[in-house]
Amino acid sequence: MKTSTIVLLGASLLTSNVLGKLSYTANMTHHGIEVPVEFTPLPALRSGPEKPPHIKRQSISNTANWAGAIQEAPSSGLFHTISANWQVPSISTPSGQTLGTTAYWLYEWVGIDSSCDVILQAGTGAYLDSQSGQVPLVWWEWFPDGPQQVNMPRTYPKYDRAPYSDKLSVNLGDTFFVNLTATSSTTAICFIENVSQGYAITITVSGGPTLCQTNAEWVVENPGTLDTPEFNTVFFTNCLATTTTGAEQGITGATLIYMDSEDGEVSKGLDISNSELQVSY
Ligand SMILES: *[C@@H]1O[C@H](CO)[C@@H](O)[C@H](O)[C@H]1NC(C)=O
Ligand SMILES: *[C@@H]1O[C@H](CO)[C@@H](O)[C@H](O)[C@H]1NC(C)=O
Ligand SMILES: *[C@H]1O[C@H](CO)[C@@H](O)[C@H](O)[C@H]1NC(C)=O
Repeated sequence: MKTSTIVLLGASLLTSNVLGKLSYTANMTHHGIEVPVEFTPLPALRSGPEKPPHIKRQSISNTANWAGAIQEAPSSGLFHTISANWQVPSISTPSGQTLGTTAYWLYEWVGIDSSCDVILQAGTGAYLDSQSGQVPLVWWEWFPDGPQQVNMPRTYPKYDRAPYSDKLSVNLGDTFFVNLTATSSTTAICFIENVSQGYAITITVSGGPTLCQTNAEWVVENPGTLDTPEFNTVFFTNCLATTTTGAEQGITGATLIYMDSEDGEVSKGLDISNSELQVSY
């Protein structure tokens, strides 16, 4: 069943200067059986991601809200796919701070581009506040369009027992595989799989903001307005970006990014091998 389609603008597009409007179709399977899926916009917590410095930066760069690694140029052609596995980390209140009603947030994701102010990205995350506790989630985004949380409708009874989310079942520690494919500069396929739970989501997107396909990154991000929560170390494994000419690039040669939180804590991206990136608080 196809669900959650945002309808493309009609023929008026052709006569206006509107370049396009993001539209997508999606399907989800659970152990190969098709199940319903729907999307809920996530709050845009900041006006946009702080751009990682991409001009004349050194091999290790510091940002306020990203930690991880960026391949800043394809070895040939343009970036075509990016993928990795990781486990959803548990987050906790930064030391010395008190949990309140405003949430701490953390995202883990892979993405294509960032230096041209457009990012195709998808991943996992969690927020933590005094009312909800810790809520893990799955999302995708074609920035500057806003993030969309992936949900199973409540009417799908089998999943109402999910322990953390009242919709899509996401557990801390679950292993995910995410694979993004830029099928052109404005079309993409986002594939998100909960390897642990056996569900897989395929989102086919068109009319996206035009990608330049020159960066590929593996990132832990604080998308929120508060300090970065403490988090269990994230190991991105099977890190792979491919290019339109078939070249493969992993972590080797990427710019490693450190995140400096306002509270003075630093989260670091460390390259363990060409296919493995560790991001620790
Ligand atoms: C889900 O969508 C993908 C991409 O369009 C397609 O390859 C796949 O067959 C679809 N799966 C189902 C169960 O329809
Ligand atoms: C990612 O998806 C693309 C398009 O479906 C596919 O060609 C590629 O093999 C996938 N990569 C991995 C690592 O699964
Ligand atoms: C993925 O699926 C496994 C097995 O059903 C489940 O235990 C786990 O919580 C799921 N993880 C995520 C992140 O969805």
